[in-house]
Amino acid sequence: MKIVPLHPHLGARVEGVQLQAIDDATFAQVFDAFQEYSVLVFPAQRLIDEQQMAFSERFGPLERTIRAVGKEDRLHPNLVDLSNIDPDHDERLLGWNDRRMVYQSGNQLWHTDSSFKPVPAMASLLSGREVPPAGGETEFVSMRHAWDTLPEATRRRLEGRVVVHSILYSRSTIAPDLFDPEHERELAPVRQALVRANPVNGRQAIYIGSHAWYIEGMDHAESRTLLDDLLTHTTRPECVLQHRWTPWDLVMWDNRCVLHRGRPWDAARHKRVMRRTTIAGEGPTAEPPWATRTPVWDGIIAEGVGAGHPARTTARGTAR
Ligand SMILES: O=C(O)CCC(=O)C(=O)O
Ligand SMILES: [Fe+2]
Repeated sequence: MKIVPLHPHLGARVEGVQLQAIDDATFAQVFDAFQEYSVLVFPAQRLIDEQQMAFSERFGPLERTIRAVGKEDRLHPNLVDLSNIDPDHDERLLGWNDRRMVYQSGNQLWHTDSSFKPVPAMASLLSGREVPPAGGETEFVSMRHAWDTLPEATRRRLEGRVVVHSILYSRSTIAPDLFDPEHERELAPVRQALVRANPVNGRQAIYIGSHAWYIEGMDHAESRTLLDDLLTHTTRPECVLQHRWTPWDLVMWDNRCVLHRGRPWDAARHKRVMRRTTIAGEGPTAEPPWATRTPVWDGIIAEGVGAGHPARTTARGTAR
Protein backbone atom coordinates (compact mmCIF):
# COMPACT_ATOMS: atom_id res chain seq x y z
CA MET A 1 0.00 0.00 0.00
CA LYS A 2 1.29 3.44 -0.92
CA ILE A 3 0.04 6.73 0.57
CA VAL A 4 0.59 9.88 -1.46
CA PRO A 5 -0.34 13.20 0.22
CA LEU A 6 -2.48 15.49 -1.97
CA HIS A 7 -2.43 18.86 -0.21
CA PRO A 8 -0.47 20.44 2.67
CA HIS A 9 -3.55 20.49 4.95
CA LEU A 10 -5.45 17.30 4.16
CA GLY A 11 -5.96 14.41 1.79
CA ALA A 12 -3.98 11.44 0.50
CA ARG A 13 -4.29 9.02 -2.37
CA VAL A 14 -4.10 5.39 -1.31
CA GLU A 15 -2.73 3.05 -3.95
CA GLY A 16 -2.24 -0.69 -4.10
CA VAL A 17 -5.29 -1.84 -2.12
CA GLN A 18 -8.52 -3.52 -3.13
CA LEU A 19 -11.06 -2.53 -0.54
CA GLN A 20 -13.36 -5.54 -0.97
CA ALA A 21 -10.55 -7.89 0.09
CA ILE A 22 -8.54 -5.95 2.62
CA ASP A 23 -6.96 -7.86 5.54
CA ASP A 24 -7.00 -6.61 9.13
CA ALA A 25 -3.40 -5.36 9.13
CA THR A 26 -3.96 -3.30 5.96
CA PHE A 27 -7.28 -2.05 7.30
CA ALA A 28 -5.46 -0.81 10.42
CA GLN A 29 -3.10 1.18 8.16
CA VAL A 30 -6.06 2.68 6.31
CA PHE A 31 -7.69 3.55 9.63
CA ASP A 32 -4.53 5.34 10.80
CA ALA A 33 -4.17 7.17 7.48
CA PHE A 34 -7.80 8.30 7.78
CA GLN A 35 -7.19 9.82 11.24
CA GLU A 36 -4.10 11.56 9.88
CA TYR A 37 -5.17 12.79 6.43
CA SER A 38 -8.96 13.27 6.87
CA VAL A 39 -9.63 12.61 3.16
CA LEU A 40 -8.57 9.39 1.42
CA VAL A 41 -8.88 8.82 -2.31
CA PHE A 42 -8.87 5.18 -3.40
CA PRO A 43 -8.63 4.95 -7.19
CA ALA A 44 -10.07 2.07 -9.23
CA GLN A 45 -12.41 0.46 -6.67
CA ARG A 46 -15.11 -1.34 -8.62
CA LEU A 47 -17.27 -2.02 -5.61
CA ILE A 48 -20.81 -3.26 -5.82
CA ASP A 49 -23.18 -1.68 -3.29
CA GLU A 50 -22.84 -4.57 -0.81
CA GLN A 51 -19.04 -4.35 -0.92
CA GLN A 52 -19.10 -0.62 -0.33
CA MET A 53 -21.43 -1.11 2.64
CA ALA A 54 -19.31 -3.97 4.03
CA PHE A 55 -16.06 -1.98 3.79
CA SER A 56 -17.72 1.09 5.34
CA GLU A 57 -19.09 -0.96 8.22
CA ARG A 58 -15.60 -1.92 9.30
CA PHE A 59 -15.32 1.64 10.64
CA GLY A 60 -18.60 1.49 12.56
CA PRO A 61 -22.38 1.28 12.16
CA LEU A 62 -23.89 2.93 9.09
CA GLU A 63 -26.36 5.77 9.14
CA ARG A 64 -29.79 5.60 7.61
CA THR A 65 -30.53 8.18 4.98
CA ILE A 66 -33.26 10.74 5.55
CA ARG A 67 -36.20 10.48 3.19
CA ALA A 68 -36.39 13.55 1.00
CA VAL A 69 -37.79 14.66 -2.35
CA GLY A 70 -35.07 12.93 -4.38
CA LYS A 71 -35.78 9.45 -2.94
CA GLU A 72 -32.06 9.12 -2.23
CA ASP A 73 -32.75 6.10 -0.02
CA ARG A 74 -34.54 4.13 -2.73
CA LEU A 75 -31.83 1.48 -3.19
CA HIS A 76 -31.11 0.65 0.45
CA PRO A 77 -31.66 2.49 3.77
CA ASN A 78 -27.86 2.65 4.28
CA LEU A 79 -27.03 3.86 0.78
CA VAL A 80 -27.48 7.36 -0.62
CA ASP A 81 -28.19 7.36 -4.35
CA LEU A 82 -26.95 10.71 -5.63
CA SER A 83 -27.68 10.93 -9.28
CA ASN A 84 -29.29 13.08 -11.92
CA ILE A 85 -31.06 10.14 -13.55
CA ASP A 86 -34.80 10.38 -13.00
CA PRO A 87 -35.66 7.45 -10.70
CA ASP A 88 -39.13 7.28 -12.24
CA HIS A 89 -38.00 7.36 -15.90
CA ASP A 90 -34.73 5.52 -16.41
CA GLU A 91 -32.17 7.29 -18.58
CA ARG A 92 -33.96 10.64 -18.44
CA LEU A 93 -31.64 13.29 -17.05
CA LEU A 94 -32.75 15.83 -14.48
CA GLY A 95 -31.60 19.42 -14.88
CA TRP A 96 -31.07 21.94 -12.10
CA ASN A 97 -34.64 23.23 -12.43
CA ASP A 98 -36.06 19.92 -11.18
CA ARG A 99 -37.13 20.09 -7.53
CA ARG A 100 -35.12 16.95 -6.70
CA MET A 101 -31.99 18.55 -8.10
CA VAL A 102 -32.71 21.79 -6.24
CA TYR A 103 -32.71 19.69 -3.07
CA GLN A 104 -29.44 18.00 -4.13
CA SER A 105 -27.91 21.39 -4.87
CA GLY A 106 -27.74 21.80 -1.08
CA ASN A 107 -24.62 19.63 -1.40
CA GLN A 108 -22.98 22.51 -3.25
CA LEU A 109 -22.89 24.50 -0.03
CA TRP A 110 -19.90 23.80 2.21
CA HIS A 111 -21.16 21.31 4.76
CA THR A 112 -20.40 18.35 6.95
CA ASP A 113 -22.74 15.38 6.55
CA SER A 114 -25.57 14.95 9.03
CA SER A 115 -24.52 17.73 11.36
CA PHE A 116 -28.29 18.30 11.64
CA LYS A 117 -28.70 14.91 13.35
CA PRO A 118 -28.24 14.40 17.11
CA VAL A 119 -25.45 11.93 16.30
CA PRO A 120 -23.65 13.47 13.34
CA ALA A 121 -21.80 11.37 10.77
CA MET A 122 -18.24 10.30 11.49
CA ALA A 123 -17.29 9.61 7.89
CA SER A 124 -18.73 9.37 4.39
CA LEU A 125 -17.61 7.23 1.48
CA LEU A 126 -18.57 8.37 -1.99
CA SER A 127 -18.18 6.12 -5.00
CA GLY A 128 -18.17 7.75 -8.43
CA ARG A 129 -19.96 5.39 -10.79
CA GLU A 130 -20.54 7.68 -13.75
CA VAL A 131 -18.95 11.10 -13.86
CA PRO A 132 -19.38 14.06 -16.22
CA PRO A 133 -16.55 15.09 -18.58
CA ALA A 134 -16.32 18.52 -16.93
CA GLY A 135 -17.44 19.97 -13.59
CA GLY A 136 -18.95 17.85 -10.83
CA GLU A 137 -15.78 17.88 -8.74
CA THR A 138 -15.92 17.47 -4.98
CA GLU A 139 -13.97 19.91 -2.82
CA PHE A 140 -12.66 19.57 0.72
CA VAL A 141 -11.24 21.89 3.39
CA SER A 142 -9.82 21.10 6.80
CA MET A 143 -11.60 22.44 9.87
CA ARG A 144 -8.48 21.40 11.85
CA HIS A 145 -6.29 23.70 9.84
CA ALA A 146 -8.96 26.38 10.28
CA TRP A 147 -8.76 25.98 14.06
CA ASP A 148 -4.97 25.87 14.05
CA THR A 149 -4.76 29.17 12.18
CA LEU A 150 -7.32 31.17 14.17
CA PRO A 151 -6.10 34.00 16.38
CA GLU A 152 -5.89 33.04 20.05
CA ALA A 153 -8.58 35.59 20.99
CA THR A 154 -11.04 34.05 18.50
CA ARG A 155 -10.31 30.56 19.79
CA ARG A 156 -11.12 31.69 23.32
CA ARG A 157 -14.42 33.10 22.04
CA LEU A 158 -15.34 29.74 20.49
CA GLU A 159 -14.30 27.27 23.16
CA GLY A 160 -17.22 25.63 24.97
CA ARG A 161 -19.79 27.13 22.56
CA VAL A 162 -22.75 25.23 21.17
CA VAL A 163 -24.12 25.77 17.64
CA VAL A 164 -27.66 24.94 16.59
CA HIS A 165 -27.70 23.00 13.29
CA SER A 166 -30.75 22.43 11.10
CA ILE A 167 -31.31 21.10 7.61
CA LEU A 168 -34.59 23.01 7.51
CA TYR A 169 -32.52 26.16 7.99
CA SER A 170 -29.85 25.24 5.39
CA ARG A 171 -32.41 24.19 2.78
CA SER A 172 -34.43 27.35 3.48
CA THR A 173 -31.45 29.32 2.18
CA ILE A 174 -31.93 27.58 -1.21
CA ALA A 175 -35.68 27.27 -1.78
CA PRO A 176 -38.88 27.04 0.27
CA ASP A 177 -40.91 23.86 0.74
CA LEU A 178 -38.21 21.29 0.02
CA PHE A 179 -39.61 19.01 2.72
CA ASP A 180 -43.17 17.95 3.23
CA PRO A 181 -44.70 18.91 6.62
CA GLU A 182 -44.89 15.33 7.86
CA HIS A 183 -41.23 14.79 7.17
CA GLU A 184 -40.26 18.14 8.71
CA ARG A 185 -41.46 16.96 12.08
CA GLU A 186 -38.57 14.49 12.29
CA LEU A 187 -36.00 17.20 11.61
CA ALA A 188 -35.84 19.16 14.86
CA PRO A 189 -32.81 21.46 15.20
CA VAL A 190 -29.91 19.96 17.17
CA ARG A 191 -27.05 21.27 19.29
CA GLN A 192 -23.42 20.57 18.35
CA ALA A 193 -20.15 21.53 20.00
CA LEU A 194 -18.40 24.27 18.02
CA VAL A 195 -14.94 22.89 18.83
CA ARG A 196 -14.34 19.14 18.62
CA ALA A 197 -11.32 16.93 19.20
CA ASN A 198 -10.40 13.72 17.38
CA PRO A 199 -10.62 10.88 19.95
CA VAL A 200 -7.54 9.09 18.53
CA ASN A 201 -5.01 11.91 18.26
CA GLY A 202 -6.65 14.80 20.14
CA ARG A 203 -6.41 17.18 17.15
CA GLN A 204 -8.98 19.95 17.58
CA ALA A 205 -11.22 21.31 14.83
CA ILE A 206 -14.02 23.81 14.51
CA TYR A 207 -17.32 22.27 13.46
CA ILE A 208 -19.45 24.48 11.19
CA GLY A 209 -20.95 24.27 7.65
CA SER A 210 -24.23 25.01 5.91
CA HIS A 211 -26.46 23.47 8.59
CA ALA A 212 -24.79 25.57 11.33
CA TRP A 213 -27.44 28.17 12.06
CA TYR A 214 -26.59 30.16 15.18
CA ILE A 215 -24.46 30.08 18.29
CA GLU A 216 -26.45 29.66 21.48
CA GLY A 217 -26.28 32.42 24.03
CA MET A 218 -25.01 35.03 21.58
CA ASP A 219 -26.87 37.82 19.82
CA HIS A 220 -28.29 36.23 16.65
CA ALA A 221 -26.82 38.69 14.15
CA GLU A 222 -23.44 38.57 15.90
CA SER A 223 -23.44 34.78 15.84
CA ARG A 224 -24.34 34.72 12.12
CA THR A 225 -21.48 37.10 11.35
CA LEU A 226 -19.09 34.96 13.37
CA LEU A 227 -20.18 31.74 11.62
CA ASP A 228 -19.89 33.42 8.21
CA ASP A 229 -16.41 34.73 9.07
CA LEU A 230 -15.34 31.28 10.27
CA LEU A 231 -16.57 29.75 7.01
CA THR A 232 -14.67 32.34 4.97
CA HIS A 233 -11.55 31.64 7.00
CA THR A 234 -11.94 27.86 6.61
CA THR A 235 -12.60 27.92 2.87
CA ARG A 236 -9.85 30.28 1.69
CA PRO A 237 -8.96 29.20 -1.89
CA GLU A 238 -5.48 28.00 -0.93
CA CYS A 239 -7.04 25.64 1.63
CA VAL A 240 -9.23 23.78 -0.88
CA LEU A 241 -8.44 20.26 -2.04
CA GLN A 242 -10.35 19.59 -5.26
CA HIS A 243 -11.07 16.05 -6.37
CA ARG A 244 -11.71 15.57 -10.09
CA TRP A 245 -13.54 12.30 -10.47
CA THR A 246 -12.50 9.29 -12.51
CA PRO A 247 -15.09 6.49 -12.67
CA TRP A 248 -14.80 4.09 -9.72
CA ASP A 249 -12.86 6.40 -7.46
CA LEU A 250 -13.90 5.88 -3.88
CA VAL A 251 -13.36 8.96 -1.73
CA MET A 252 -13.70 8.86 2.03
CA TRP A 253 -13.73 11.89 4.31
CA ASP A 254 -13.83 12.66 8.02
CA ASN A 255 -16.98 14.66 8.74
CA ARG A 256 -15.70 15.54 12.21
CA CYS A 257 -13.03 17.82 10.79
CA VAL A 258 -13.67 18.34 7.05
CA LEU A 259 -16.13 20.45 5.10
CA HIS A 260 -16.98 19.39 1.57
CA ARG A 261 -19.10 20.52 -1.34
CA GLY A 262 -20.01 19.20 -4.77
CA ARG A 263 -19.47 21.46 -7.78
CA PRO A 264 -22.07 22.01 -10.50
CA TRP A 265 -21.93 20.40 -13.92
CA ASP A 266 -24.12 20.41 -17.01
CA ALA A 267 -26.75 18.15 -15.45
CA ALA A 268 -29.23 18.37 -18.32
CA ARG A 269 -26.60 16.86 -20.65
CA HIS A 270 -24.29 14.64 -18.60
CA LYS A 271 -24.89 11.85 -16.13
CA ARG A 272 -23.36 11.92 -12.70
CA VAL A 273 -24.09 8.85 -10.62
CA MET A 274 -22.64 8.55 -7.13
CA ARG A 275 -23.32 6.22 -4.21
CA ARG A 276 -22.62 7.22 -0.64
CA THR A 277 -22.33 5.23 2.55
CA THR A 278 -22.21 7.14 5.80
CA ILE A 279 -20.66 5.95 9.04
CA ALA A 280 -22.46 7.12 12.15
CA GLY A 281 -20.64 9.04 14.85
CA GLU A 282 -20.17 8.05 18.44
CA GLY A 283 -22.72 10.17 20.24
CA PRO A 284 -24.13 13.64 20.53
CA THR A 285 -21.40 16.28 20.66
CA ALA A 286 -23.46 18.39 23.09
CA GLU A 287 -25.92 17.45 25.83
CA PRO A 288 -28.84 17.59 25.62
CA PRO A 289 -28.75 17.14 21.83
CA TRP A 290 -32.05 18.89 21.04
CA ALA A 291 -32.28 22.67 20.72
CA THR A 292 -34.97 24.78 22.35
CA ARG A 293 -37.33 26.88 20.28
CA THR A 294 -36.51 30.61 20.00
CA PRO A 295 -38.25 33.39 18.02
CA VAL A 296 -35.52 32.96 15.36
CA TRP A 297 -37.17 29.67 14.39
CA ASP A 298 -40.39 31.40 13.29
CA GLY A 299 -40.98 31.06 9.57
CA ILE A 300 -38.29 28.36 9.25
CA ILE A 301 -39.24 25.65 11.74
CA ALA A 302 -42.96 24.92 12.01
CA GLU A 303 -44.58 24.95 15.44
CA GLY A 304 -44.50 21.49 16.95
CA VAL A 305 -41.37 20.28 15.14
CA GLY A 306 -39.52 18.04 17.57
CA ALA A 307 -41.89 18.95 20.42
CA GLY A 308 -42.72 15.31 21.03
CA HIS A 309 -39.14 14.28 21.56
CA PRO A 310 -38.59 12.94 25.11
CA ALA A 311 -35.21 14.69 25.46
CA ARG A 312 -36.93 18.04 25.08
CA THR A 313 -39.15 17.52 28.09
CA THR A 314 -37.73 19.32 31.09
CA ALA A 315 -38.60 18.97 34.76
CA ARG A 316 -40.99 21.89 34.37
CA GLY A 317 -42.74 20.45 31.36
CA THR A 318 -42.15 20.49 27.66
CA ALA A 319 -39.44 22.90 26.61
CA ARG A 320 -40.64 25.57 24.24
O1 LIG B 1 -21.82 15.41 -5.03
C1 LIG B 1 -20.81 15.69 -4.41
O2 LIG B 1 -19.71 15.86 -4.92
C2 LIG B 1 -20.90 15.84 -2.93
C3 LIG B 1 -22.08 15.14 -2.41
C4 LIG B 1 -22.16 15.21 -0.93
O3 LIG B 1 -22.20 16.23 -0.33
C5 LIG B 1 -22.20 13.95 -0.20
O4 LIG B 1 -22.21 12.88 -0.81
O5 LIG B 1 -22.21 13.98 1.03
FE1 LIG C 1 -22.27 15.82 1.79
